[in-house]
Amino acid sequence: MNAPSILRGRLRAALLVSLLILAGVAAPAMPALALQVTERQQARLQADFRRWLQGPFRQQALKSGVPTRVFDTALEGVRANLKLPDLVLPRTAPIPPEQRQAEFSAPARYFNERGLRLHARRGRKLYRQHARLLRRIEKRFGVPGEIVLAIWARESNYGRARIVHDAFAILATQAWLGRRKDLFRHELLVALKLVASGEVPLERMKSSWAGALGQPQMMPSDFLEHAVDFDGDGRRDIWRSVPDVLASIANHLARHGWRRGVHWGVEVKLPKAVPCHLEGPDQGRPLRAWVRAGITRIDGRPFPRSWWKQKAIHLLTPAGRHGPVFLVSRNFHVLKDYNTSDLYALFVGHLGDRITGRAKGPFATRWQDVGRMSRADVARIQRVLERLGHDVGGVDGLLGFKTRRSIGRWQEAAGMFPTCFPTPELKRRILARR
Ligand SMILES: [Ca+2]
Repeated sequence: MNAPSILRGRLRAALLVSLLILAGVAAPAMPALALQVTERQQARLQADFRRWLQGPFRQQALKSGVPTRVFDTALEGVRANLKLPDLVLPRTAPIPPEQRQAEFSAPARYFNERGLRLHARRGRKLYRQHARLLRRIEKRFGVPGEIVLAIWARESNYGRARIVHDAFAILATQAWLGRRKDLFRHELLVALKLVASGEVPLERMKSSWAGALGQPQMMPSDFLEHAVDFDGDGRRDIWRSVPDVLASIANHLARHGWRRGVHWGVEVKLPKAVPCHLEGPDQGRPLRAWVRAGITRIDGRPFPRSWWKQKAIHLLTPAGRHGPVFLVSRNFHVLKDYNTSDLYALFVGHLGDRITGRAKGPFATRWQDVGRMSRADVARIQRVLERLGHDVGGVDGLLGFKTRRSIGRWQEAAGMFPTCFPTPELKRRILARR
């Protein structure tokens, strides 16, 4: 089997596994993939890896101030983890999005009700158990307890997930073969410096398969900038100290601009006259403008009082008109700084509401079945829209808000009622226009 097809198979499997992860309650586990390179290829890759690590990278690290002893102890015997998703073998090109046959994740799968209910039940218990701590955290950082708990749930199943990978092996593999080498070289250097500073003992440098550390799943540079010692023992311990874990999450959000007392978002009814392509953080307008356009809360209650003073409130349509629609505040976008996905941020906000009892159950509007589509299909749609002058946010095979609203604008220009989400039927119509 030649190298590109090996990778294609692995990527496909990786993406499928990541869909399954989305549906469950457990923290993301590494995609379990059988490596499909021969033993000889593997031995050669490991030798290349050692040469890079002990040669140019070691030089760079020592020059940037990592002590020799720390470098050699941390990376002694480290082997490249060739089972990681998204690696690019040397001398091969990355797989273009058009060739990724994996299905993209329909939003409904992210909101598995059974998983949500479990998380909410446990979250309510922890909310009571840590009530004093959460109040202190909100007082200091402005972030409400339920939001902090919901991120904790999402990242490590409230600290229950076993985080077992050698962070150095993960970071070094990504720094050598990953698609974002510069980012991971930087993270690897930071990780070495954390150990060198004495703040994090070497044996604690365990990570997820994505290289994120501890119960809040922070990249080393996030840890460096945002982790907090909140139990006052002089160490920022996001592995074992619940106060440190929760305060670090809150501090991350606060530093990214979380506004105290402003609710993240609410489900709304979107009148026919308001086009879904008004979605996006760059198309915000004051709440009164949305209200004037006829948008109401789905449950008929008034909008959060704090919202009337906000400069901009944004429309969010994760499944276009094929699912629940939301108005969100700036704090929704701060959640996206923790993990840059609309569905992630929505999950956190919603779980927070389930923990406080603000939401009694799932969204009022059902996620409709929008059929199956692969990332390759989405990428092809994006290319057509780009050629027609739309900004889809880059051809990546993912349905971000720029792609969704470009579809809506295209529909409107073609004389159709905009729905802002591709069904198989809509896909055929768009691709027929190329
Ligand atoms: Ca501490």
